[in-house]
Amino acid sequence: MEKLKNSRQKTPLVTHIFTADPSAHVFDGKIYIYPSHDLDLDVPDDENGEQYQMKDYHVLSMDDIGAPVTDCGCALHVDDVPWAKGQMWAPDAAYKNGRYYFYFPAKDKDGIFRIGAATGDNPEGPFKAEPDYIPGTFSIDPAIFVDCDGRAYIYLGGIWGGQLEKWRTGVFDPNAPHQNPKGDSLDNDPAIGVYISELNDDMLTLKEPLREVKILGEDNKPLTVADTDKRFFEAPWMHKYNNKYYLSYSTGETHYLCYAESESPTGPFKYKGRILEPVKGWTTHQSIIEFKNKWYLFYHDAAISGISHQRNVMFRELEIGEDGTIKTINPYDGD
Ligand code: FUB
Repeated sequence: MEKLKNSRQKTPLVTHIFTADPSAHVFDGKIYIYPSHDLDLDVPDDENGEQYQMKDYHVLSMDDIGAPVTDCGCALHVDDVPWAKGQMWAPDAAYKNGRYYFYFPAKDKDGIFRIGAATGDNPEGPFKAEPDYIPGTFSIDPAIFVDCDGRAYIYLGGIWGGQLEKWRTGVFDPNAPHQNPKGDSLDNDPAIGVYISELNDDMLTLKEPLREVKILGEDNKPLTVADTDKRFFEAPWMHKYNNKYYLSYSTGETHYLCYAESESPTGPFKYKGRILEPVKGWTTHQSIIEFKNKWYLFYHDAAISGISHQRNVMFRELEIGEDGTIKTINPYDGD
């Protein structure tokens, strides 16, 4: 077990490995971070994300904000996932009924992204993968939210390399084009939204088929394909604040983290604003947690490596207004 000192919020949590897509949770009074584990590979960037060839997951933990960070070691490796071929992208974790559940996207043997689940006795793993992916799942970036009433929901999806466009008709269409504005009338079509399902009590199966939920603009109409500064691209995350449900996400190629709000965990979600201005690097991907009555944003950038698939995870405290508005953060303020 490796102990690393982290005393400043804007410094990466760890630098001995590249980490990205941090899903943070508070379990047993400690902070656990479930990131992707980026590799030092020389793969050219492309719009399908072939440069993200991750093979395993390491869980990080901190006793407190600013406390030393522990790398708890390998929690799951692709070689131990019977159905998966590779590209172990952004994971998440949940706790229910005395068990820890770990969720991850990976390409199956046919090159189609699916969502896998694994279970363990401890928050840091190791996790044992289920023999097959969660039936009915596709695309990437699972985020699990367990509400106060014990009901659990999965949020997922990512366009372009995350393959969400390929499921528009309900079956996988390998030739479906990326959702991109083209300067024509189709740019006013509704943009693809996040996909949601409640989970069964076993936390390993969907209670209902995944359902697309659009994100609405101020006019209560779905954000459009052309709304690239606001529309959903990938990285859904759910948190609850003052009884409202906050869906945060990345806008992808415009590089913002945004959020939308609802009275219900399953929407409808109305666009509210921007959480984070662009970071150095192509992607960022967030989670938001409450710890000791303060709220924190975990995210990543590629400032150290300058390489989009070699990222580092960090966090910042969030400022939230009395009306629940999240103040936009400039990631390099004060640098
Ligand atoms: O880390 C691989 C992919 O990059 C994630 O799944 C996306 O959210 C983006 O961060």
